[in-house]
Formats: sequence, structure tokens, C-alpha cells
Amino acid sequence: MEPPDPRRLAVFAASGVAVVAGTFLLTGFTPRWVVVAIAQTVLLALPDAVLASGIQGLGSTAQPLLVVGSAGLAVALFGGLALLATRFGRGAGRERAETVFLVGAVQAFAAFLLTITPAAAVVGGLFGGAAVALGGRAATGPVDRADRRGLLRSTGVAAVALGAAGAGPLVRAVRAATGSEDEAATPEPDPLARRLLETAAARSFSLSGAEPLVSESFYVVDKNAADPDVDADEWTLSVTGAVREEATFDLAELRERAAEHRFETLRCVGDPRNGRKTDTALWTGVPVAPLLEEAGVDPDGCCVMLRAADDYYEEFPLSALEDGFLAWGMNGRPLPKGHGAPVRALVPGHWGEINVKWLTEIEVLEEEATGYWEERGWHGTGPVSTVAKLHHVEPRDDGTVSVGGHAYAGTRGVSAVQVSTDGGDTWTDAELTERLPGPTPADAAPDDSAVGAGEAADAWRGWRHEYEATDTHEVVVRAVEADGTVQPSAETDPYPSGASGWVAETVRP
Ligand SMILES: Nc1nc2c(c(=O)[nH]1)N[C@H]1C(S)=C(S)[C@@H](COP(=O)(O)O)O[C@H]1N2
Ligand SMILES: [Mo]
Repeated sequence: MEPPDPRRLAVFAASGVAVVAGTFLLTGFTPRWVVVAIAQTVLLALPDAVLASGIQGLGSTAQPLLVVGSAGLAVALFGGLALLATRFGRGAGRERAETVFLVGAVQAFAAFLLTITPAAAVVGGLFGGAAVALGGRAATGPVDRADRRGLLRSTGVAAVALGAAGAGPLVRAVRAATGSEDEAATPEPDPLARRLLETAAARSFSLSGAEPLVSESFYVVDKNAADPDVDADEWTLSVTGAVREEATFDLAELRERAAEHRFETLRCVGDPRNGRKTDTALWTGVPVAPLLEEAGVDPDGCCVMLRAADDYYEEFPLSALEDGFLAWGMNGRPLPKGHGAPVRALVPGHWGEINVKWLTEIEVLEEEATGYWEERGWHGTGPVSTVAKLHHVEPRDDGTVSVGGHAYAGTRGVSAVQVSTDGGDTWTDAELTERLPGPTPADAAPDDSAVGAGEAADAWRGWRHEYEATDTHEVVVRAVEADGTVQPSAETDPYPSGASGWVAETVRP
């Protein structure tokens, strides 16, 4: 076998690019795109590294890197297949047309194996084959270093495929990969939600470095390289397993029920002690309990398995789901895709991972089972641990220091945040934000005086404190739960059961 010359290689690379771009035409940035399928495979091969770093899912930096790397792997894969197929074709003395057909067929077959998406696989194979067909002698003929035109034509095919894949979808893909949602395209919050959000804004402390009571940038954690693509019109939720009669609900049926707005905080079990994977939103949806009742859920059932469109599954006690909520709205807008559209579960007071996004099934179990992250060593299905975050530290010229952040204790509630400015010897109560409002019926009149009343059962509180200091010192913060329990000081890492301990920081005025 002669070593392939650079021009020939370039033709095969162009063919690989043509397949990657051609398949994207039909799939967009979804799990059905060959690049995402490869990224997902890479992720499966990485669990040990992921566990060692104590993270769940990918960070916002790793995500685009993984996608770009996987695109490179995809080009190499489909280009390599084109090279092998032409070598085989020539070796077997095939006609040029037969060899080109073989290239496209092998590429389409590989794309199909990766994604089980026939139409995209065929289009990919057509583009990939075309790039080789137009590559002239550089591709299928005997070795010829002079076939510059063939290379130009192949590159042209790749460029056409890339162009067709289009600036629009690519921009959206980059946005999806970086987690920034297209806010402008979504409708404005309805007046009731707006009123509740205004209430939350009015109760927030405005501190540099710390989120307001409703997070401006809500963290995203999941196991996926790309969000699953769920059509809201075709979406259904089934209640199965240990039930009197299995029941299935579609979105219209859920929306006909008495919906409500609820402020609720989520915290990822992978959130570091002073991390940023704790956030709060106003969610819109319906309680789960009536659905369970209608299906005749066996009250003796020990537990449930929630399943999702991304093949995610998490198991936890049935009792926790009884206060659960099914949300299709977030901050007065449709639930964004990245947060689980069309419908996600919210389980008050429990770690984020059982707040299953893209929910499709509630299976009632008679025996315990193991969820996705638990199979990877995490213990993240229980109640959250209590935490006080120190996200705002501002030494000022006048000798005062301003500190602040949030505290969250799940449904146990936060009654105080205590600050020590001498490394933990003495403690002072910080100022706390008023609690966020309790659940509000979605059909309440926005100007009703009851709107904003009550207290959210599972939401963080903001805190702030100001003091005088001129020397370097250590600030320590801890939360106190509603029943007076002081947050434990013992420090643990996020992996496997969630971070705990007091947050401390050295301040140099
Ligand atoms: N279907 C599905 N749901 C999921 C996950 C997932 O990978 N797939 N990740 C879970 C984890 S680990 C967390 S912390 C929360 C995060 O929700 P958010 O991305 O809306 O912040 O979603 C949970 N729900
Ligand atoms: Mo998580």
C-alpha cells in the first residue's frame, strides 16, 4: 500500500466534513447528530475521570471542547472510511462509480450505526460520496499528485454542505453548547408571574458577585452532550409499575389542571461548598400527587424511578414525590430546553439529580433500584445538606467590609445566617432577606392583595453583613435551620454525598 499523498488525504477529509455537515442538515444539534453521538460515546468512556474530579455532567468549558473534539473525530472517522473504501474498491478492480457508491454506502452505514437516524445517514452518505466522486483522480484514480481540480471540487462539496448546514443552526448550536438561551425569542412573562418576580426582586439584596433571589444565570447539569429533542405536542408522561391502572398524560391534559407558580431552589450534589450550582427560579406547573392518585399508586410502594427522554433514570422514596411538582414554565416563560422542556420534575428539598428533566415516566417500584448517578458512585437522591454561600466580599476604602450570599437548607428552612470575622471564635447574626412568597394559583388576579403572601417551603434566603476591619482576617459563615440546628462544620467534598461544612475566606482589607 502506497502512503496516501496530502492531496488525496485532503479529498477524504473533505468527504468527512461533508458527512458531518450533511447529517447536521437533518438532525441539527441533537443527540441524533453523528458528532453528538460520538461525544456521548466519549463521555461513557470517561466516567472515572469524571468521578475523580467530583463533577456531574460537563462544565460550561468542557462542553464546547468536547463537541469540537468530537467533530474532529467524526471527520477523521468518515474521512478514514472513505479512504478505506476507495482502497478496497481499487484493490478489487472496481469501476469508479462502484467505488464511489461503496464510499457513500459505508459512510451512511456508519452514521446509521451511530445514530439510528436513517434519513440523516443517507444524506450524509450522499454528501460524503459526492465529495469523493468529484475528487477526480485524487480520490479514486491511481496516485496522481497533480489533480488539483479534483481537490477543489471535493472541497466545494464540503463547503456546500457546511453552508447548507447554515449559519443559523450553527449559531444556535454554539448557543446551546454554551448554555445561553435565546431570551428574545421567548414570550414575556404573564402579568401574574411578572408580579411575583418583581416581589422577588424587591426582596433581594443587591450585592456584587451574588445572584438576586431569582437567579439570573441558572446552572445547568446533565449527562448529555446535547439536550434531547422532545416535541411538546407528542410528549406524554406515563405512571407505570405498582399502580392500579397505568395512566398516561399529555401536556394539554396537564395544563387543564389547576396550575400554580412556586419559587424553588435546586442544588446539585456536585456543587462545591462555595460553588455556583445552587439556584432559584419561579416554576409553573402542577403537583404530582393527584396524578399518582388517579393511577391508583400503591401507597405501600417503597420507591419510584423517574425516567426521561435522554435515557436518564433516578430512583428515590415514593414519599418524596408526594410533594413533587411537574413544571412546564420557568420564571414566567416556557421551560427552556436545557432545563428539561417540555416538563421536568421538582422534588422539594432533595438534591438536584432527582429533579428529572425531559420527564417521560414515573415508575412505581416495590423494591429499591439504582439510579444513573448512583451507578457511578454518587449518593444524591436524599435531602440536601445545609449550606451558606459567601459570594460577595467587598472591603471598602472607609474601613468597612461588606459580605453576603445565600443560605439554603431545603425544606428544613433557614432561620439565621451567622458570620464570624475572627475565624470562628465569635459569631454575629447577618441580615436575612424576607422569605420568597408561597405557592400562588396560576389563575390568581395579578393585582390580588394575596399575591406574594405565604412563604416558599423550599427556597434559599439571601444574607448580608457589614463590619469594620483594617487587618487581614478570616470570615466564616454558617446557616441555622428553622428548628435551631446549626449547620455542621465537618467538611466533606461533593463526591459522593454532597459538600458540607462552613465556608471560610481570608479577607485582606
Ligand atoms: N433527564 C435528566 N434530568 C436531569 C439530569 C440529567 O442528566 N438528565 N441531571 C440532573 C442533575 S445532576 C441536576 S443537578 C439537575 C440540574 O437541573 P438544571 O440543569 O435545570 O439546573 O437536573 C437533574 N435532572
Ligand atoms: Mo446534580
